[in-house]
Amino acid sequence: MPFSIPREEFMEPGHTACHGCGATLAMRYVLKALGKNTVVSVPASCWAVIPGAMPYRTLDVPMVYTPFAATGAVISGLRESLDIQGKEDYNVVGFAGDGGTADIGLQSLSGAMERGHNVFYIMYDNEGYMNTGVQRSGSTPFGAETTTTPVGIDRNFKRQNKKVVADIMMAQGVPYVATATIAYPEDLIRKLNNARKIQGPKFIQILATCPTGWYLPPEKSVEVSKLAVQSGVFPLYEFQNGVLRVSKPSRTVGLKDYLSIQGRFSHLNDEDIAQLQEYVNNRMTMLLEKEKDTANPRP
Ligand SMILES: Cc1ncc(C[n+]2csc(CCOP(=O)(O)OP(=O)(O)O)c2C)c(N)n1
Repeated sequence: MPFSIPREEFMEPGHTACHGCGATLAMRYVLKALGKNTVVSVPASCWAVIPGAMPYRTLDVPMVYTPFAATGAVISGLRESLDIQGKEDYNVVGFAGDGGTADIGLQSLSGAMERGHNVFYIMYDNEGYMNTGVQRSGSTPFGAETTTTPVGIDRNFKRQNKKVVADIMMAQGVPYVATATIAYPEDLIRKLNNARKIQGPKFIQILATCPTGWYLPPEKSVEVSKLAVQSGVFPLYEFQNGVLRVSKPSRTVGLKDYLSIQGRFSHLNDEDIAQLQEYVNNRMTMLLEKEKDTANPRP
């Protein structure tokens, strides 16, 4: 079926994000999909700063700031209060970074999903604590240099693999879970349209490029997001009512193509890249096996 991106905008120009900020595009597309009757809750993060200080604002929908750890709890409360007022048709959206989701906000997120509130939780994943100066998070991938994993002479880059919150949400049995990137807006908006049809919690993890923290030219923001998908580093999938569908990239590229345009990986040698490749392969195998399993559930 032909698909077009909604023309209406709920984000105005004049925000304070860095050039090429993927988190900004993520918000723009999410609001295009969900429309005017939407309330957004944002914890401490880049997005707490991007709208600008009063009286300026870049969003045309109400926005509630929350403490860093509390997004899941706040969207639960917003949902309950809107329902009591008879405003069931309002979308409630938690919009949080990877630090606020994979690390400090994980229990609050998991609780909100478990209670079954009819909310969207959007994790914009720029793979680090970017607002406070590019510190590592649980969602930072193996191999990345950050200010808390400075390479130096000890080659002290991040040694642990990425904690993928979408996979955790899938394991928890959240009714709608998806991954998306800012490079494929049609895919992201289609996923939000599917998610809207589900009464209950919805979780979407959007890979959101951060040129500042990835040491990447801003004009390559969208290109690198595509390479993340095509190299298998960030597989796109949709998990709906227990059934997983994994997108097979229409073009495949090597891991080096993705890594080599980002300064945060410039120190990696062939052995390091092989280690990352093994993780990428294993995760893809796990996802494809799960896809098969959920299509044909075992008796
Ligand atoms: C309890 C608490 N600890 C630390 C901070 C400081 N702080 C504000 S924003 C931020 C980083 C947020 O990182 P992330 O959630 O990944 O979002 P991003 O900045 O990348 O958009 C930190 C550590 C805080 N506000 N509250």
